[in-house]
Amino acid sequence: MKITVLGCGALGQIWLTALQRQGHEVQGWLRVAQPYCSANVITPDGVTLNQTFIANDPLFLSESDLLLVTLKAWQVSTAVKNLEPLLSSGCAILLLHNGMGTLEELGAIAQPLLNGITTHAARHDDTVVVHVAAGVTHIGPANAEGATLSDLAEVLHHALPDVAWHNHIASASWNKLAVNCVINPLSVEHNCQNGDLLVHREQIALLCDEIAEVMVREGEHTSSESLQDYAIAVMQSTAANTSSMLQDIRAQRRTEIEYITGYLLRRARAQGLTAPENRRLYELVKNKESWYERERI
Ligand code: KPL
Repeated sequence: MKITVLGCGALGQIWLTALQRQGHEVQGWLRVAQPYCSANVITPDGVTLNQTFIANDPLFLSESDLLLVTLKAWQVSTAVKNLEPLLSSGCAILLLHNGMGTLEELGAIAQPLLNGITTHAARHDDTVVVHVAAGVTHIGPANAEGATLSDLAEVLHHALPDVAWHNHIASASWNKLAVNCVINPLSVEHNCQNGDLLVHREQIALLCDEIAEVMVREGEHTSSESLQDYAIAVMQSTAANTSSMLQDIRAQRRTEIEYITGYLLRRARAQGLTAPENRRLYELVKNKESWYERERI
């Protein structure tokens, strides 16, 4: 396949190297146009991959079968809307990011649109991307045109296992959102790695009570207990990880809070709920963000 990877951060570099290893033709696409981009990845089994890829070639883009979007949630809709006119009508667009709300921002898209969530864990160490732990990528259709593309899961699975197809990807997205609503802002509040959050059981329960109430009103089958079990399992399996939100706060970058807790609060409001503990954490993260934005001026 011919594949353009939009966004060459940690996840983008992991996909670029994995897809090329599998024999696909790949290019990177960067916000600031460059003819080349490089990937410097240490795989979970300790292999160092150092490769250069072509980048920002509009002809390659127009011939691509897949646009794999690995940007942060808040970058997605603007970037995809800018590239959409350059894509062929059959080019599938796959969004892989934390949080929800980008589909609403994008609105109707002519191309097949797919949404995905991933549990691959990676971090930047200087100029190197350390692919800390292999995970699972769940993908599924986000519009009618995307519904026939289940074979894509098989193709991607060969490059970077595991990849699973879901006809109803929204349920997987909501469950991942719930985990991110618990772990990400809590890790900022306590300034700690994911595993250190296991002691805050009362806070976890309070957050999950509110999240489950919103999810049930949104038509999802869930309970506070099952969300707590899921969040605790992820804290255990990613115990040594620093959450992406805490990494962003420490590096004074914009976080994905608007697409994680912010999305939950928007749905809560639409359902007549207030979710006060989630709101408190949302404001805590927003305050930290605005503090360093003010410092920059
Ligand atoms: O997705 C994550 C993130 O850090 O954004 C979790 C699941 C919390 C793992 O760190």
